[in-house]
Amino acid sequence: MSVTTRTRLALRDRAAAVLRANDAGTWTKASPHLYPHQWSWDSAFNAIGWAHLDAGRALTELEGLFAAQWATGMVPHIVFRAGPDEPYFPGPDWWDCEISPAAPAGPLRTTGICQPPVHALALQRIWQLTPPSRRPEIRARIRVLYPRLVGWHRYLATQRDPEQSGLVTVYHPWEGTDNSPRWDQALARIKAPDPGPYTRVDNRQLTDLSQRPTDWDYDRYLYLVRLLRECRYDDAEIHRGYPFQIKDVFFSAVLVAANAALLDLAEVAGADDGHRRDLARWRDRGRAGLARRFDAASSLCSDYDVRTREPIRLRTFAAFAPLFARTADPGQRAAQLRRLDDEDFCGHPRLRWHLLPSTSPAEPAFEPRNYWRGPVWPVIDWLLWRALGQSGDSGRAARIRRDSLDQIAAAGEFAEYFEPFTGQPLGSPQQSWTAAVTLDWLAADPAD
Ligand code: 2M8
Repeated sequence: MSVTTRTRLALRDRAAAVLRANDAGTWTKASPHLYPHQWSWDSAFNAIGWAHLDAGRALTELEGLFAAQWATGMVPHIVFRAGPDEPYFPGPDWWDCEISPAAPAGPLRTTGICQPPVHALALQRIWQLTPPSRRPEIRARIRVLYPRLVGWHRYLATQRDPEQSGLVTVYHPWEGTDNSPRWDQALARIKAPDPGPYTRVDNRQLTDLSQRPTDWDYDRYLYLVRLLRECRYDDAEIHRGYPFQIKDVFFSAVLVAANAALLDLAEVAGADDGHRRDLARWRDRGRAGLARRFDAASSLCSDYDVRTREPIRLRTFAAFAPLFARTADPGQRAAQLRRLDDEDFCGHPRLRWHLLPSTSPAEPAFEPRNYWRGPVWPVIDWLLWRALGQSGDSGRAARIRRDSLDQIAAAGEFAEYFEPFTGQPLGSPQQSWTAAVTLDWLAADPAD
């Protein structure tokens, strides 16, 4: 056995141990201390990890999350499940989602916003990895869950896109990439951001505050929650006057990929014609919406601020949304791939590994240790790896997988994110979703 193979087997055991350590039975803590509840897109990635250990447990993860689905179809960004001895702020009382008639009935308590819909990708992966002996049971459970996922996508394609632009409107930085510079201008515009008194607990878990959002950010995050509460989390009301509404091209690209994944599962799930038609329409509309946000001069895709009607032109990972969505336009695809390889992104000479950083080192807002403002996030690179592999770009996909595994192995930790120039592990040290995508990468080519 080569050393490489031995190292990789050990990495697999350690990744599985992280998932098991964070396993609360029917759901997985996003991380042991910093994030002790069930997060939505974390859960989807975690289900992909579980699929390598136990297909039934993987499906349980998604079933538990969808038990908290709102009547609107929205899957909430957090289901609060940890006990009072595991503090997290803001908790369910701050959100007070019970003021919405669409929130799930007690005792389940959730937040009132959502995160990128990775769940269909997880469902597809679970099915691919289900051993023949378990297929009847898993298929039956997929058939029950599938319409709930269609309902979730319907919510995003309608309530979050009343303009039918193909692009999802996000309401809050917590809908995925918290302190990304993509939100800076919209947050700076918000007046009188007094959320009332509060005490952060994230900075008790992680003492190096330079890796986390600032108090300025938190004031605005919490103030926005207050405004959402005042709208009773009603989408129509939010669209009327709420100040933070952004067409998020990354979120929209994940929805395109998720619609394609559900279509791929249609036979397995016994999907009816109506569902198939809707999914295909949302997928195509999403790709067309992203194509319209593509700027030929920069070869990048930009978010769009609905309130100011202005594009948000920044060099971040989100600018590659057409690649994440597997664009059907060969010209845009070729231009994006050239850009991906250039010095602003994966070809930057100081990068430890050729992995897409959350924000380009060439961007003035870049901070190499600060959360979504520069570090490399394995889950983002997993999404890019998957999209490139499915588009037939096996060379680039293989490089992302190899560099990602090397990054994690060298760090010796399943870190939440990594410093792009040194590879230093940052954030939470036992982040479930990092362990989960590691399991998937390792299985992609076990002989390597
Ligand atoms: C981060 O966000 C939470 C709030 O949702 C936080 O900072 O407390 C983000 O990275 C988010 O995308 C992720 O789902 C969550 C849990 O890993 O942590």
